[in-house]
Amino acid sequence: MILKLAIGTGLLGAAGAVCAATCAPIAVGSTFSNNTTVTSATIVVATPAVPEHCRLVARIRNAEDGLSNIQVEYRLPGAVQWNRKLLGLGNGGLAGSFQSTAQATAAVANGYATAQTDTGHAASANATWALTAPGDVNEVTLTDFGNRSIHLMTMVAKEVIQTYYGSAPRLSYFQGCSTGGREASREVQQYPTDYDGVIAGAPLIAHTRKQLMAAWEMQQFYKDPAATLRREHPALIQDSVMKACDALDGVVDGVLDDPRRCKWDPQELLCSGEPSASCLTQPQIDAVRRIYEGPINDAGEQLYPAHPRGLETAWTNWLGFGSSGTGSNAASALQTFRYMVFLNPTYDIFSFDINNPADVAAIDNSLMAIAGHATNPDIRPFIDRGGKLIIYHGFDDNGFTPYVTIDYYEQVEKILAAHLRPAGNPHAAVREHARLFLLPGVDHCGGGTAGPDTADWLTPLERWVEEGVAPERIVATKVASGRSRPLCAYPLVARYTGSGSTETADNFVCVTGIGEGAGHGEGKGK
Ligand SMILES: [Ca+2]
Repeated sequence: MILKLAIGTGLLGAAGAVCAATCAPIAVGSTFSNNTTVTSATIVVATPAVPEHCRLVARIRNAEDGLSNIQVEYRLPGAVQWNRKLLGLGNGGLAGSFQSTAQATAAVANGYATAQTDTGHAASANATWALTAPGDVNEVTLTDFGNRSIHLMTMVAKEVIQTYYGSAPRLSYFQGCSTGGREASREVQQYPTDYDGVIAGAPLIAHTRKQLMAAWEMQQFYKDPAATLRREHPALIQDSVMKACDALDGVVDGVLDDPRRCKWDPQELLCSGEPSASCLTQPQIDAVRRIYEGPINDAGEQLYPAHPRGLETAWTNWLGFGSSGTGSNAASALQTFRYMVFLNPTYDIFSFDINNPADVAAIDNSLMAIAGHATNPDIRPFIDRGGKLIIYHGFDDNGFTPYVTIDYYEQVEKILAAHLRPAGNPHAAVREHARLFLLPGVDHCGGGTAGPDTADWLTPLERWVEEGVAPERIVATKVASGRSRPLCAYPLVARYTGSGSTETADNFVCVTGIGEGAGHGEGKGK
């Protein structure tokens, strides 16, 4: 330890002499609010990429019932390196572990103190932790997963930082995608003072309704074996979509800049002879059509928005039709239905019926919906204190349709328009506080065939919060091809200028898209 003092950064924190290379004054057994106890306090040795820093693990029991078992991890760079900011990091899927370690260490290298959590349960492959016994939901773990763990992680993070550095974080940010996007959104809506800036990627804001969609789409393709696609069909469909719609945005590049403009109908693929890999039977066509329309019950109610066209090859992962069986959507719907909604470990998702009001009510009244959904568009408390929100979503996310996010953003827009400047441009009002960026051709939190999917979201958010410069365009790249494109603040879209390479963001400008002044029904089906 003496050696560490000698070669360390030699800082003097506001609280007195504190060594950058130790976790002092925090140690195993240190306690914080909400029944929090530090269980591990270690020095992480420096690597070429990440400086030496303190890593704390703590268990939060919570101050309400004291029954939680939330594991949190805090990484604290030396006080000289610390940029006086906290970065909270979100989870994916069903959480259950520290899933953002790569992002955390990268952030430490840039001076942030970081926080992440398992959200209060171990193991992410299934949701058995959400059930104490058949018929008996686990209120503690579901409340923690739904919203409480991220909030407590954040509260305690600020106390830990105060203790370690002798001063509170100057600014706090949160970033997450998928479940992490839901966590980000719930923070904004329920705990508006936790963060100054929030990045909500592909937010799973209506977890149980999304699983309604997943179960329903399974039924379209698998209830009648005649409707099940062959392994080759997703690529055949995507090729046909591209032939019909790729050029609508002015550039033939394998990407639809706005899939809502594409009305391609699969009927043109009808087999004229025997069923084969290069055509579709009528039951298959009918199923594909329904996927583009979304789950609509017999009363005509749209229970969830549709899938976008243009990245049907992603169905292989989400929906199956190959070596992946029925796909990842069936697996995630099964976990949610069994352990969070119907509380029955033998529930079969094929028995779910969108025309049975009791089934839909079970989805909407589940504790996961109540504790975990992040669909409240009234974010006035967050924006009134200066909070900035960036939402992003792959425009061809075929696991978690982006149309949900567009609908939500437009609801926020209406509330903020009335709140801030009733007589002004409604789009301008929301854009001062919350911006949505859609990534053409991109799947869930990244991936896809050709759409640039890699972007730095945090730097533009910080410029917005700290310098008042709102992000107009954020450049994304596709690492494999080197293609770059600007992502434009919704409802603007990137349009080729007509000269220079279409592979370079410089040759695109943000122009008015179909969302500007359009009705709010565009995202829903055909
Ligand atoms: Ca195109």
